[in-house]
Amino acid sequence: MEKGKILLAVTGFHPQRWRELLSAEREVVLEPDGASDPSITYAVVWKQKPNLLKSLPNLRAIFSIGAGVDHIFADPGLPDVPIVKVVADNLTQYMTEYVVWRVLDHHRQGMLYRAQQPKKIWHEPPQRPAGDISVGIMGLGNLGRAAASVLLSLGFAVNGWSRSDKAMKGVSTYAGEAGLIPFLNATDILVVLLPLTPDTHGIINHGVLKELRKRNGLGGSVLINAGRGRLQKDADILRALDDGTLKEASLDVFEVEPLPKTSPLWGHPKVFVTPHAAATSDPVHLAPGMLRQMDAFERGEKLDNLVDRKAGY
Ligand code: NDP
Ligand code: OXD
Repeated sequence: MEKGKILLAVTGFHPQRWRELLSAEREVVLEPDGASDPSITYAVVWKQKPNLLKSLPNLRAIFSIGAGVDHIFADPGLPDVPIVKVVADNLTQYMTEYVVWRVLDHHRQGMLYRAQQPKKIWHEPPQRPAGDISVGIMGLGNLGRAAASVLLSLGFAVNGWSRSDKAMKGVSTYAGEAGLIPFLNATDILVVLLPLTPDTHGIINHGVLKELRKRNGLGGSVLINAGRGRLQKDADILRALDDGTLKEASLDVFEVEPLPKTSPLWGHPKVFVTPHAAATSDPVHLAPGMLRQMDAFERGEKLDNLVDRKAGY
């Protein structure tokens, strides 16, 4: 079979490096060119323009540039072809680093020391063993499980919440709606690594944050969200920080991105902001895997890391 052509349709960053790497093996057309081109069989996308993909009469598969695929489902005219998401060691490693970095910073009172330093305050708060802190990972998927295993190795107690029952050695697991409150009640630091779907939209709200365990060595509960911004209600997080429901938060994702300059989250003393940078999709590491999958697909093999269209992730 002839090697299918790729449409590269990305919004929000430069496609140049992706184009160079993908075109080493296949012809690549950069959007806005290519609409309706019958020789295009694959689309490699990040936030593609609505209804663009349905104009391609011979599209056979869509490859997401990210692990999350909510940006693809936002298209009202999404054609019914397989969607492949990113599952890659390099991305998983980045996310694990981010989660461990933020958990350790909250655990070791980074915010307090950063506030003390400009005032030249020499004060050591009590130190607690990691084992006294339970980190609850919401979304025990590829990224959540990898972060969980490193947190376990550091001695933290780890809980995990997922849609279906999941077993992981050393992790207390909870599933579904029935498992949510028990999971939150047993969690000091909540790490959100969920996909954005109709079921998870707005799940991080004041009511949920109120269920987190507060009587712990940290002096309050902590939120870390590296999943998606629209999982959370920014206003509820601010309220929770201000009324003591939350002690601190590390946020990589926001309801609106880039985070508007007017957002009070930027200047909040208990919030650590990163610009959706927890785990970057590096084309050098990801493009070869996409090309391999296209070759395998054309040999009649199955695609890996397929999105479950009904579940939305
Ligand atoms: P996976 O699909 O491997 O895992 C998703 C996890 O979430 C699974 O455990 C799944 O449950 C669980 N889940 C989904 N829906 C629900 C629900 N309604 N209730 C409870 N649990 C649910 O995804 P990844 O781990 O690869 O990625 C997770 C997300 O991280 C991505 O979707 C993306 O949004 C975000 N991300 C953010 C990045 C950043 O830079 N900030 C970078 C990369 C990803 P089950 O196991 O039962 O299926
Ligand atoms: C992703 C992301 O989903 O970068 O991979 O957010």
